[in-house]
Amino acid sequence: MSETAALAETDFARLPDIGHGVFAAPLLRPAQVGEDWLEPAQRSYSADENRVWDELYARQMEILPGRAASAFLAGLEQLDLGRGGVPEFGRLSEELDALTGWSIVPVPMLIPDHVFFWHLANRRFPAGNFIRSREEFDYIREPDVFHDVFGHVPMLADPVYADYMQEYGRAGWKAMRHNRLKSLGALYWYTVEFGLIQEAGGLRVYGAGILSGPAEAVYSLEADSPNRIMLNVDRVMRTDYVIDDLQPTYFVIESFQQLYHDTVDRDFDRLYRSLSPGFTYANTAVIDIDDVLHRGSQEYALRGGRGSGAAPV
Ligand code: HBI
Ligand code: FE
Repeated sequence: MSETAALAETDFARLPDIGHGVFAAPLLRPAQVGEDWLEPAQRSYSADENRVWDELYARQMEILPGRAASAFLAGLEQLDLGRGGVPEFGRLSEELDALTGWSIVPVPMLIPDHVFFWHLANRRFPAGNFIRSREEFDYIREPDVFHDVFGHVPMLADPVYADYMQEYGRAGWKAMRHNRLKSLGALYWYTVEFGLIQEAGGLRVYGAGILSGPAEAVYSLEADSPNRIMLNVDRVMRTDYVIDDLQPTYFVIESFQQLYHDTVDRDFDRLYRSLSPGFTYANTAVIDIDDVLHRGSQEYALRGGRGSGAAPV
């Protein structure tokens, strides 16, 4: 291990080198951003772009009460994200800073993993600067400002969740050095993006990938197709995931405290040494050790999923 890499694990103040032999996606950095990938300023949005935000917001609010986690709905309200138009990151950061010490920083697009983790480790959430067009109203591949701000930011108003995200960023360094980013990526995917939580009133959604789109909030909670399994971090990090369709399996947490402790109290060095590269379990799998809430029919996936016109049942 190089000296820089050893330092990187405790010193999160500056962006360290990623070191030899670590795979980094070859992203082309736009001219206006530096090593930290931060835009000099948030964009300004046209009247029509602000209307796109308002319409997306209104549509989600038809679906989310009674389905979104109470922490998410509380965060939306505390940060007043429905006041109209794309939120201004400066004001949002001030309000969030007062609640949990997080800020929102503008980035042009997907940024490299090590830079993304570095920002999280410093309680900065990188948010896409652009907003989707009307042609992509229902589904986009790259995270835009609606996904990032509407989906992710309300959860960062929850103190325990806010700590989990920072720990996740710190854990990213270790995963990179062990070349197990894919495994840690699966944990992010099945919690931060597609997680469900067991509340007193029933199952609720806290994953940003579900909360920022129209179909999956209903499907993830109510459809017969997907498995719903209690979260086991060790198992989840061995599980493959699909990035461009409704999930075949969701993992359910009991509380954000549980998620935080399951992650922070874990010996990742030991785990990474025991993980084989790639994934052990298919994303549809139900295995012996699973605490299963619902065993899915997988009908949606079996009929061909997105593109086949299969109904999300
Ligand atoms: N960049 N803008 C942006 N947003 C992300 O969510 C993101 C990223 N780069 C890397 C990354 N996520 C992954 O490392 C995580 O999804 C695991
Ligand atoms: Fe996201």
